[in-house]
Amino acid sequence: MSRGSASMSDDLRILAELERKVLWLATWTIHHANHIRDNEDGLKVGGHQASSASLASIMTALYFKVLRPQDRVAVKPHASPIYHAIQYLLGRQTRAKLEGFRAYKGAQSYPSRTKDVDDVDFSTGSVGLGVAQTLFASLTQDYVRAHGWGLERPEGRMIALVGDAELDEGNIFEAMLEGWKQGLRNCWWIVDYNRQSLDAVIREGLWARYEQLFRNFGWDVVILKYGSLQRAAFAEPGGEKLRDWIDRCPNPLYSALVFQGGAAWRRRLSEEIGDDPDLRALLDRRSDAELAALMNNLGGHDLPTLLDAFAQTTHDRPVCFICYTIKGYGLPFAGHKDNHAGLMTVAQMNAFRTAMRVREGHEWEPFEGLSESPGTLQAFLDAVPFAARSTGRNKAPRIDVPEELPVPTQAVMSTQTGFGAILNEIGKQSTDFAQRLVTTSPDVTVSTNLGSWVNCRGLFARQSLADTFKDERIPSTFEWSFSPQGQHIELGIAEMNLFILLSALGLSHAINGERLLPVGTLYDPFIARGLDALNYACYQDARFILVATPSGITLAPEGGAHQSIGTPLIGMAQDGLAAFEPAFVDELAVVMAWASANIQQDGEATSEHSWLRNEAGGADYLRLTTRPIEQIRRTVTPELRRDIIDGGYWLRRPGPNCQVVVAYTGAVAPEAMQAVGLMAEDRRDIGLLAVTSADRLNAGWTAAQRAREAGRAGSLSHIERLLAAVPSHCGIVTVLDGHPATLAWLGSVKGHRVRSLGVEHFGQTGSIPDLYRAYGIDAAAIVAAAETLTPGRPIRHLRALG
Ligand SMILES: Cc1ncc(C[n+]2csc(CCOP(=O)(O)OP(=O)(O)O)c2C)c(N)n1
Ligand SMILES: [Mg+2]
Repeated sequence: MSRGSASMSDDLRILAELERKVLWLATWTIHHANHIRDNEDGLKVGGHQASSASLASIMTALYFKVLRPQDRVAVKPHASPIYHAIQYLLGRQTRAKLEGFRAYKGAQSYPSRTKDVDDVDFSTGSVGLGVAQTLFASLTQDYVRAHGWGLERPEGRMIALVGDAELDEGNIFEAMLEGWKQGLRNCWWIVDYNRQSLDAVIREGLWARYEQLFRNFGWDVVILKYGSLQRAAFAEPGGEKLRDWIDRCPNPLYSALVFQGGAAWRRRLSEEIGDDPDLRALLDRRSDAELAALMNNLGGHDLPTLLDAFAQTTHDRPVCFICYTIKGYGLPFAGHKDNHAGLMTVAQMNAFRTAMRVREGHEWEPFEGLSESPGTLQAFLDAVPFAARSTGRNKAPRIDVPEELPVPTQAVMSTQTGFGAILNEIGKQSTDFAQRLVTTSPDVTVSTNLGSWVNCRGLFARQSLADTFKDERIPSTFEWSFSPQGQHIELGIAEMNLFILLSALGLSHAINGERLLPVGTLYDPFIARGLDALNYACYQDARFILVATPSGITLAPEGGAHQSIGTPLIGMAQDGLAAFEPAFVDELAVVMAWASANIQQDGEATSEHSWLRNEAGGADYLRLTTRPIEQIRRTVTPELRRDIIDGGYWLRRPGPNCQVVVAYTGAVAPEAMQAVGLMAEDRRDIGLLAVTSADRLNAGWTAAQRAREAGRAGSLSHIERLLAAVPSHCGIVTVLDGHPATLAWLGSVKGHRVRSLGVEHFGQTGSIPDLYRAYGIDAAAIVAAAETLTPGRPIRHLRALG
């Protein structure tokens, strides 16, 4: 059948069939997982059937008609079964994965870019994040195109399917505000307005608040309240009264009547407005089933209404569609306030199977029980615009990164200054590498030292905007002019937005087929503010470099409230993120070069090093400081470079009779050096271990142990090699400006006794010496720890230090 000649009514008939099928498959998938598949742990998990059914019509309209291959969708987490069912019908998902829904390596409970095989555009699950991601994905698309890249591809729409309760998440509104500032386009948010959340029925009239809000931020708002059956009924005599009643009906009552069905509707409507003869006749013309169908026929379940609304939206301004829906639509618990975790019983499922005309044993057959011939249905599916999307992800070539980045030479400097200076040097070059870098910061561009880079490369905006201060000839250190060529995206303060933007920029290679090298800066403590978004960025395998500065108590007089303690542990624990805390600027340059390549890696993780994801790549986190320290004059040899990346090296190699090793990370390097110097007279052969990445040292160690347990006896990690020559009686004092647990595990590698110094409390302001003394990470504390840990004569300098 040629699609060109098919009429709209043919399409509608087929789409209605597919909608039934999608609902069936999704419902069956969940039922299968809970009632049929061997479920060893006996856990039955709801939270999908009702939520999915709510979106069945909207997603049918989108995927089988409206979406084009270049469009990208963030699907409401609990609609994952509907998504997988649709992909199954399109031949992009396997029956085995559906049968394994929620099982190990089966289709995921929430759509996952990395774990699902059916080309999920954005991972969702933590409500609110996927929604905002579409907004930032659209900004990213604009950024890429404004730089003249990927213009041969059509522009895509970034679409979010949003639960109404999902709109309670504040990050959505933070994103909207940013979208307004940045001139958002090509973004649709389709709200599944079923007026139910997880626990209950939501407040009355929220649609009106949303409408106002979206309009305030420059969005078009389209409200789809009534379906075509309802609109036809409103045109009948008495119909106006019916509409008026619907409009006044409180959410909980409407839901309750949906649940109870046709007879209950008739009773209620007769009681309340049945004295009108026209309305009574309108009701009498319908059977109970027809009346229920009429009252369930909300805009979000009416294909003609949905298709029409989507087809009429041809402009590129952002649009919010508020679609009235029924949670559990088409299922026995439709509308029931407790239905979020509802699971159909076996008896209910059998009745549903009969209604869907599905024979037992034929549940997974794509066209079972449908009226149209399989040939017609298959031809329709083959011709669906979205089906033209290629099955592989877009790929983008790697950008060459110089192995060595310029190291600014100042005798005394901080890693934060070094970071700004290195970027500034890169910014002066006209390499591909420099062109593809994009920086962003939530209102801390200047205070994280991105200023000179921004002076060099400019701020990004789709429309140019000059720097008024410059035009007025007012002297200023920073030029603040915007243009489509700019390479810095300035964000408002919301850190969530930073991470979601980094996630979007960091997926550009896969989504836009154009690689970006994103670098985001913020103050280290505020990682916690956006942590869930950072976690999701990593979960989707977005690639970016996060530069967090200043960090720890070392920011000293800047204020106790800004101290970060736990971030080194976040760096260790966060999957998909390699964390570094260099002490010296030459180390930083090594890490930045490596990280710029690491964010572009996409190989298979195979070797012993694979726990470090070197081949597979990932995102990177650099914890920096504002503390200027004396730099070491040295040449960075290839061996040293490798050690810095693997996580550590001997700054002073321990001798054969070594009694103490001091292992330090980051800003406390001078204290560690000083302590070693002071102890040298009284403890022999002291070693000084520079730990540039506790994360990678630890990950390598874990990987080596797993490898040995798996029979690869020769596997050895970097830290095991480093500590191999340290005698067993030797004690290790670890120290960093962060939680002491970060390095405390070093003692388990070879069984050395360890005393871990670090920061466990925060909030006190002071000078660096004051604070280091107060929290016990100064040279005196290191020496005292070493003395207690290792037998021998008293360390003479300790008294002087104290
Ligand atoms: C950040 C976060 N908090 C809590 C949850 C648990 N949760 C899952 S769905 C849901 C409410 C869903 O309501 P709504 O968005 O209206 O979707 P519906 O199921 O009605 O379609 C909640 C609280 C979550 N997934 N993510
Ligand atoms: Mg809801």
